[in-house]
Amino acid sequence: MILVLVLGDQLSSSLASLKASDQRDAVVLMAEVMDEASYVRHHKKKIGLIFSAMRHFAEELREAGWTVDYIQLDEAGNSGSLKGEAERALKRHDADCIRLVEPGEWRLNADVDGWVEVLEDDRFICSHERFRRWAAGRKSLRMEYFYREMRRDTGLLVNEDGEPEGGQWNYDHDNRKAAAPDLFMPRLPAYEPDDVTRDVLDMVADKFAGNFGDLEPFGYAVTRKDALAALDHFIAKALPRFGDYQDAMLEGEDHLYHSVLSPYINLGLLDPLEVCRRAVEAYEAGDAPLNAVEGFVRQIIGWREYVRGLYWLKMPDYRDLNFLEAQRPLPEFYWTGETDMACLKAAISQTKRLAYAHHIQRLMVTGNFAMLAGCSPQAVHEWYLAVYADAYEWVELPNTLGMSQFADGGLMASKPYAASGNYISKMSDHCGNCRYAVSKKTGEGACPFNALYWDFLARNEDKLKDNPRMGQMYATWNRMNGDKQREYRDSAKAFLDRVEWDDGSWTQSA
Ligand code: FAD
Ligand code: DLZ
Repeated sequence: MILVLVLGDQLSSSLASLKASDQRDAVVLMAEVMDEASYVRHHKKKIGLIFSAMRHFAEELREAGWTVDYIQLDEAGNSGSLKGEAERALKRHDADCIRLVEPGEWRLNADVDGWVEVLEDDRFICSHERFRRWAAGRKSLRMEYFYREMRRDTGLLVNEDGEPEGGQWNYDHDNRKAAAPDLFMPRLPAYEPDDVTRDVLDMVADKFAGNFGDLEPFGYAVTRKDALAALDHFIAKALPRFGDYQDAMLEGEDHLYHSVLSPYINLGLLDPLEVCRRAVEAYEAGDAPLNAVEGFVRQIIGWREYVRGLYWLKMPDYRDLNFLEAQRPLPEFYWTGETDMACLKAAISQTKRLAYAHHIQRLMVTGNFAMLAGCSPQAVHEWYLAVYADAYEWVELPNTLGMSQFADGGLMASKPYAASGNYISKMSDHCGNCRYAVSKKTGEGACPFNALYWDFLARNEDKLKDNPRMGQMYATWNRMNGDKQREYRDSAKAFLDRVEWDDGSWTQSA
């Protein structure tokens, strides 16, 4: 008898461990355990989504003929750890070995080393070996070059000679439009919780009451069927304008033309290649333009595969990097949403409601502010890992530490994603609703991003001044007279002195 351990983010019927096993001599083990539910204080919706999707997937496996041993979180005797549950199940089923697809996170992978048969996760397009080969001997590991290889490997949007559809690899220059409030926005479908989901939500409300985020209303898809419906909706309603408004932000619009498919892809309910193929089919049918489809495909076979490759190449040291030596805790308002800065309030309160914010909100609002304020990249990492429904360390950590906080010193990003209020004003309508004036640079009532931006540059001049992409900004800074420079720095200090910093009460384990 073989025990096939299926983890909470491995909910794919094509999983390598299921393909390698025979239903007649295998028992599938799935377990809700406190260790996984509490290694950070996950958003309540994230726990609800994962547990409900796990329970539905277990039922689908049973219907397909598998024997499934499913352990619920509050079941008597639950040991609280995956290892503990595997050991108990080995005895229960008199099994000789445990088979497992490699866990996505380094921490868990280190934990299973030596006592289980581990199979490679073939739900990714780029294997570990393929990524190592690509990275070997390169001075710079830029995503763009990796992405071109993935286009050729998958055949997506390339012709028979391996050349890109339309003649260019990347159409981002068409993709930076600021959204206007009168645009028609597609409404994201919500999926009514069934009895299984209701049971899970009741348990989450009871056991994780102190965690961040609103549990209700809960509208995430928890089955492959509903995740496919969410994909259909995106392809038909949002993909055509995905590219144009990818970087835009609007008050009251939580998703714009983004797909909100990451929770389902990362859980295994949707396969990344099937999602990309659907987008390319829409292009071929004339239903979506090339700039939208190329941009979307790049996020998945480019960024998603690239961050995973980098994570496994650089862990475990990557997690502790802090190139800019930033040490502050997070502001308390990251957990409450209570701030007068309209852009931060919108991004954080939406995160609290939905366990979702789109990429530009994560990168240019919450990420940008935390970096400018000098917050510790590890504190920032813990926040992102906790608050988003799609957050697993393999994808979250490189995005946070590398892309958003420049903590890896430029391995991932060629320069810090630092921006003043001007950027937010250009890409959003938040500034019109803000108590701070984006046009005011310093002093009372000035947008805090403005002084923080120059203070960040000044503070990190030794580390950043030789970066060729920062030259122009340092030239501007150094052309300012001493009084002007002092004004910016004093204004930043006065603002930071007023911020209430997190004292750790939100991050302590439940
Ligand atoms: P869309 O904009 O519709 O993009 C389509 C798909 O492309 C996404 O569903 C996702 O699968 C993929 N994708 C897009 N950008 C990235 C990226 N940079 N890295 C990896 N995949 C990408 N993404 C996660 O899946 N989990 C995380 O924990 C996560 N943490 C992040 C933390 C920070 C600080 C930043 C800046 C980005 C993070 N991202 C993370 C990447 C990105 O923001 C999300 O994938 C995206 O916002 C998910 O929303 P969506 O499905 O509507 O994406
Ligand atoms: C995220 C998560 C949570 C909250 N709970 C469980 C769980 O109880 N049981 C389980 O098997 N997996 C869970 N997961 C997903 C794991 O944390 C995930 O498999 C690892 O982080 C590797 O990506």
